[in-house]
Amino acid sequence: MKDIMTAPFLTEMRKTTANMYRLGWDERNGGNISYLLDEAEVKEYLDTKAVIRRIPTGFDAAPLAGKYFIVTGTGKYFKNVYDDPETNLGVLRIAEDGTTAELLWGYKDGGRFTSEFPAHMMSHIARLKKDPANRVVMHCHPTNLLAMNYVHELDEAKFTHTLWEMCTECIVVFPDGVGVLPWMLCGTNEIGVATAKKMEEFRVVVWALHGVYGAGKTMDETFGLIETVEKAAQIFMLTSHLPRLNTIKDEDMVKLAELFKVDYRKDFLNLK
Ligand code: 2HA
Ligand code: ZN
Repeated sequence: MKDIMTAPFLTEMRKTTANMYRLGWDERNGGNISYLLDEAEVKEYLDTKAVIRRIPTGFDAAPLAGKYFIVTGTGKYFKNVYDDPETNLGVLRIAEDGTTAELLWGYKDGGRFTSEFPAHMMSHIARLKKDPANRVVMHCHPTNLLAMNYVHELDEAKFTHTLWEMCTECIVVFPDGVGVLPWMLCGTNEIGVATAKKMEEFRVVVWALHGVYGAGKTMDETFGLIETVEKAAQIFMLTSHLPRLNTIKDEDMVKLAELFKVDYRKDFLNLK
């Protein structure tokens, strides 16, 4: 059995949480990540028959039965993951009944997975239906995107359109746009159901006045998605109080989408 501290998936979790913390997206215990792992890879590092603890999921995760995830812990700080992954992360398998998570490694202090576990697992279920290669769900509190929530209409077509106008790459990176949920109580199954419903349509879902969810095939892709949305929100926050002299026009966005052959939300253009 290889040392789990050398597992690429663990290294990715450690480096990504450290990056996100340094970017100011994950203050205190803010944010959470869940990463769907390949069973054969997990077996290189862990005895998958040795269940440490069984933790109730609190909802029906049966579509994910038998699947393995590495997930950030509840109440844990992204700041601390790099130095102490075994306390701040857990590797688990969704049990056959879908209502229990079988802990195989981590949460060393008796902890458990993130309070946003329902939103994560329900989002995985929704994204896997759209794209069987989806593996990562990431939640965080990016500063400028959050600021933008206070001063921009929360209509998802208008919100997406504004972001697309802020950086040339935006329509190429998130052609499916940005879904927006109204403020809701976090940590509940209800916000999980609502997030997963949006994830049927979008890979980025804003939780109004709270933060964002992103989904993708790899850690890099998911991180890059949120990074691009946050960059666009930063340009908006740097310019929205100033006279606007120039902008990327809708016709230019169409040219970009055609050049890069992305299937974009045509109904989110020509809004004026
Ligand atoms: O886990 O970000 O949404 C802390 C949060 C809750
Ligand atoms: Zn949050």
